[in-house]
Amino acid sequence: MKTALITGATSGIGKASAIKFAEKNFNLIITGRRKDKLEKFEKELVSNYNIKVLSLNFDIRELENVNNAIDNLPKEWTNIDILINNAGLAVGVAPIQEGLIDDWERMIDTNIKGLLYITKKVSHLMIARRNGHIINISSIAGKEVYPGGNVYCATKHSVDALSKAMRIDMLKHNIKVTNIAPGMVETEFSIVRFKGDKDSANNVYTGLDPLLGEDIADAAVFVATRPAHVCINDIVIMPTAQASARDVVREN
Ligand code: NDP
Ligand code: 8X3
Repeated sequence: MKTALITGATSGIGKASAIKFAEKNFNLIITGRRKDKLEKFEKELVSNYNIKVLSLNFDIRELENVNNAIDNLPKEWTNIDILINNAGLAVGVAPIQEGLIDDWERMIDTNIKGLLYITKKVSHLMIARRNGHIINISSIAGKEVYPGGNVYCATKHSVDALSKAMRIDMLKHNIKVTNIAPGMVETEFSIVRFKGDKDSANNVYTGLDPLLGEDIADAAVFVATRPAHVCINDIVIMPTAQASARDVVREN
C-alpha cells in the first residue's frame, strides 16, 4: 500500500483529497491545526476504509514543529509516496495600500514558507527511496492577479514558480512534481478570507456552480495514479461558469 501525506486535511480540498485517496486504498498522514477535527476525521477514515491513518497536529508556519513532526515519524510511516502541499489560505481583500501586515504575514508564512518547510523534510525521505510525487495546490491566483488579491496572488505565484523549480531539482531523484491551479472552490476558503463574515463568503459563489473540494481531489488522485513514466506537470481547473480569475457568469 502507498502512503500519501496531505497537509490541511481538516476541511475543503485537503479533506476531500484524504477521502478520495482512502477510497484508492492509500494509507494517509493527515495534518492541520484543529486537533479536534483532525482526530475525529482520523477515526472516520479508519472506520470507513481499510487503511492506516496517522494524524499530525501542527501549525505549518512553525519550522520547529514541522521538523519535529517529520523527524519523529514512526519508521513504518517514513515511506511517503505522495506529498500534497494543500494547507493554505487567503486573508483579506484590501488594496495594497490598506493591507494589514498581519494578514500578509499569515499568507506568506503559510502558503510559501510552510510549504517549503515540509517539502524540504519530506523530499529527503523521497530522495532516499528514489521515489515520490509532490503535488502542490496553487491557484488561478498563481497564474493571474485581480483587485484585492495582491499578496495572496503573490504567494500563489510563488507556489507556481516553486512547482517548476522543484521539478528541475527533483528530476535526477526520480520525483514527480505536479502543480494544480483551481479556480473557485466552495470550501472554508472564503470564510477564512472574509474573517468569518459568512454573508460576504457566500456572495462569492452566488448565482454559479462553484467547484467542490472533491473536484480537485479527483484531479489529485488522477495525477497520482498515472504510470511511473508519466508526470502531469500542471493542471488548471475552473468551474464551467468561470473563464479567468475575473470572468465569471452568474445567473440572477
Ligand atoms: P479550507 O479553508 O477549507 O482549508 C484550508 C486547510 O489548510 C485547512 O485544513 C486548514 O487546517 C489548513 N491550514 C491553514 N493554515 C494552516 C496552518 N498554518 N498550519 C496547518 N494547516 C493550515 O480551504 P481550501 O480547501 O479551499 O484550501 C486548500 C488550498 O487550496 C489552499 O492552499 C488554497 O489557497 C487553495 N485554493 C483554494 C481555492 C478555493 O477557491 N477554495 C482555489 C484555489 C486554490 P486548520 O485550520 O485545521 O489548520
Ligand atoms: C482561490 C481562487 O480566485 O479566489 O485561490 O483567488 S481565487
